[in-house]
Amino acid sequence: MNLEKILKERCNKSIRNCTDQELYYALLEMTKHMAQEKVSSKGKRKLYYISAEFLIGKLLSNNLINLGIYDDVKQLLEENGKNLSEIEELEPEPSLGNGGLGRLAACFLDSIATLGLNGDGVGLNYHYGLFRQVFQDHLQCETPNPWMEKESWLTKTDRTYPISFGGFTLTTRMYDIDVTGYGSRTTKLHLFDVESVDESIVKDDSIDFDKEDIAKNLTLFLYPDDSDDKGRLLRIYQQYFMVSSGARLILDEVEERGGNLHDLSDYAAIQINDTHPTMVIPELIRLLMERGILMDEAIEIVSKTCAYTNHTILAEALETWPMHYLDQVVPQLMPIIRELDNRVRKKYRDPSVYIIDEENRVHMAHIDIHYGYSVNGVAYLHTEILKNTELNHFYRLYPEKFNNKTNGITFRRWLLHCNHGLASLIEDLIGAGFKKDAMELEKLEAFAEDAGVLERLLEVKKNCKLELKDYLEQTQGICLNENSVFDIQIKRLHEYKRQQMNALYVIQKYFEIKEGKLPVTPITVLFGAKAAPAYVIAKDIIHLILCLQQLIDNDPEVSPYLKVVMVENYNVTLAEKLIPAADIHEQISLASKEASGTSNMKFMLNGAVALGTMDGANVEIADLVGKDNIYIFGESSDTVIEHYAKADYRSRDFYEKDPDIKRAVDFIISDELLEIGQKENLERLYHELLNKDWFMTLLDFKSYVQEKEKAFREYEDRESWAKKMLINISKAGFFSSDRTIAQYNDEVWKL
Ligand code: 26Q
Repeated sequence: MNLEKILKERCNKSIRNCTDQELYYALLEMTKHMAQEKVSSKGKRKLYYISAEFLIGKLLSNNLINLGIYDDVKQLLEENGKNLSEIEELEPEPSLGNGGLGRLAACFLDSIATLGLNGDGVGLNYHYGLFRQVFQDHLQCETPNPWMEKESWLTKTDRTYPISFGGFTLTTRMYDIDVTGYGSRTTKLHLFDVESVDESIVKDDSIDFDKEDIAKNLTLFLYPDDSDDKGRLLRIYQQYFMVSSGARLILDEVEERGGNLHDLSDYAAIQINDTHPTMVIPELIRLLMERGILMDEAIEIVSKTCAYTNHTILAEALETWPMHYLDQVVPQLMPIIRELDNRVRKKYRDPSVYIIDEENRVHMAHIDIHYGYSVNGVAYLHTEILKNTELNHFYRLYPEKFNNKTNGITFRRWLLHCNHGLASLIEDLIGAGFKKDAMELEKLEAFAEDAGVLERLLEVKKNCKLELKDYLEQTQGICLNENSVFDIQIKRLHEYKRQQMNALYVIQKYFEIKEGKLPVTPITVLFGAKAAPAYVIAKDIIHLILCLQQLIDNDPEVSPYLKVVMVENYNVTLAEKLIPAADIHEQISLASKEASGTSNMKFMLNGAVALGTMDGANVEIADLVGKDNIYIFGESSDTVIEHYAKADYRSRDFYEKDPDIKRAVDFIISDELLEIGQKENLERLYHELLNKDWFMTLLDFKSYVQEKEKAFREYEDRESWAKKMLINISKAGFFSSDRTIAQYNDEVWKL
C-alpha cells in the first residue's frame, strides 16, 4: 500500500497539497487495508472475549506502530511539510467503555493479536460513546459523544441474525474492526449493531432521549455505570442483543469450521467480562436445545466453555436483575434460568448461592460461577478477598474454579505510542528487545547509579511535562508551570476512589500557604474524571474541585505555589498525554475496594512514583519496587473489612478530634467557596463527609497527608528521585498484558 497512490485515487493530490483531514482518511484507508492483509491465527479452540465495553481509543498511530510503519509514515509526511501528530488529532476517539474494564478489554485484544492467539472480541457498536463531559458553572454537564464518521475503522459484514425479545424481533448485523498486534498479526473485534437505530432522536447537546423505543435506540448509547430504571431496562435489551448475536456467531463458526456442537468446548472458549454478558450462558443452552441437544448435555457443554472474570466487590455494582425485567425482555430465557436455579437448590442448602433470591432477583454472577469452569479476580489481593470474603461460599463449593489473573496493559500504546522520548531512551540503553519481551526492562536496573542516565531520564520527563503544558494550553486554555511537581489522579469519579481526600489535601495546603508555609517546589494537582450522570455525590466532588481551582487561580498569595486543575472530558486520548508527564500518581482508594486499577501500571511504566494504599495491584507494585520507590499509607484491607463488619467507623469522631481535619472539611462550606460555587452541592458534600463517609475518607486522611509530604520532600533530591523513576520503569514488565494473556491462555483458555 502506498499513501501517494491512495491520495491520487481519492482526491488526485500530492501529500503536500492535501489537507490534514484528507491525509487522515487516506491513512485510515491504508492501515485498514494493511491490517486486513495480515493473517489471524487459526487454531482449533478459539477464544471469544465477550464484553459490553471495548475502550479502544484512537487507532491510527497504534496501528501504524503495530504494523511497523510509524517512523516511515512520519518521515514521509515531514518531508512534505506535514505533521503526523496534528493529523492524529483529527481522529475521533471511540469511547466505547466507561473505564478500566473497557480499557482492559482493548489491551487484551492487542496482546491476543501480538501473541498470535486464536481469539476475537465480541461486543456492541454504540453509535455514541461515553458522554462528552463539559463544565458549566463548575458543574459537569453531559453531551453526546459521536465517533463514527462516513469513514471509520468499521467494516460492514454480511453476517445478520434475527434477535427476538418479548414481543418483537430486530435484525442484528456484525461490523468488524481489525485489531493489529505488534509484529504481523491481527485479530478481530466483532461489534453488533441494529439496522433500525435512529440517530435523529438525539437532540443536539443532550443525552436525554426516548428510552422506550428499543428499535431506535438499542445501540445508540453506551450507558454510564449508573442510571435510572428505564436506562437499566434498556441495558438488559443491549446485553441480550449482544450475547444472542455472539452466541449465534460462535455456533455458526464452529459448524463452518466443520465442528460438531456436542464438542463445542473443543472449538470455543468464552471469556465473560464481568456479569454484563452473563446471559450468554442461558442463551447458548437455549440455542443448543433448539438445535436438538438435550438440556442436561447442553448445560454440561456450556459449563465447559464459559469462564468468568469478576472486576468488582462493590455490592452495588454486582448485577442483580428483578425477574419481572427479564420476563419482559427475554421471556425465552426464563425457563432456563429457573431450571439452572432449581438445580442449584437441589444440590446446595445455602440460600446465599441461589441464582434467584427470595425477592425474585436474579444474581448474574451466581449463574457464571455455577455454570462456568473458571472464576478469576484481577489482582492478587482482589482474588484473595473474593475467595475469603465476598465469594467465600462459592469458593468452598468450587475451590478449583478460582484463580487470579493480575491485570496488565499493552506497552505498545502505553509506552511506545504515548512516550516516544522515553521509549527511545530505553532502546538506547538496553536495545529494542523490551518491545517484544517486557521483562527485559529489568536490564535498566544496571543504570540505577548512573548519574548521566538519571539526568537523561529527568530530561525526558521535563519534555513530557512541556508537551502536556502545550496541549492543555491549546485545547483547554489551561496554563501549567512545567517546573512544578505534577501530581495526577485520573480515573472515574467514585467515592471509593477518594478524589475527595485529594481535594481535602489541597484545602490543607491552601491554608498552609496562606500561613506562610511554602512548598519548596510548586505543586500542581491534576484531576481527570467523569461522574455517572445520576451519581449525585460524585458530581458534587467535581464541583468542589472546580471551585477550588478557581479560588486558587484567583489568589495571588497561593497561586504561585499551588495549582489545581480538573481537565475537561478525561478520556484515553488525554490519558496518553497526562500519564507520561506525571511525577506522582494517586492510587488512594479505600483498601479492599479497587479490584486492581490499571492506570497505576501505566504511570509506573512512564516513570511516575505511586502514592497509594495497599489496594488492588498497588500491592504487587509495592512488592516489586520495594518500599523506597513507592509511598504507601492508610489502613489495610483487613482493618477496613473489619470496620465494615463491626459498623464501627464514625467519620464525625475523626472530624471532632482533629483540628486539621475539621478545618479542611469546614472549608467546603466556607464563605470563600460558597461565593464561587453552589450552596446545595457543597452543603450536601459536607454533610455526606460528616455523617456518612461510607468510604472512610477521614480514616486515612492523616496518614495520607503525612506520606504525601514525604513524597514532596524526597522529590527535592532530583537524582535520588530519578532513581525511583528508573526502578519503577524497570519493574513494570510484569504488568504487560502479554503476560496476563499468556497466563489466561496457559491456565484457562488452553487454545
Ligand atoms: C452495571 C450495570 C448497569 C450499568 C452499568 C454497569 C457497569 C458498567 C461498567 C458496571 C461496572 C462497569 C465497569 C467497571 C470497571 O471498570 N471496573 C474496573 O475494572 C478494572 C479492570 O479489571 C479494574 O482495574 C478496576 O479496579 C475496576 O474498578
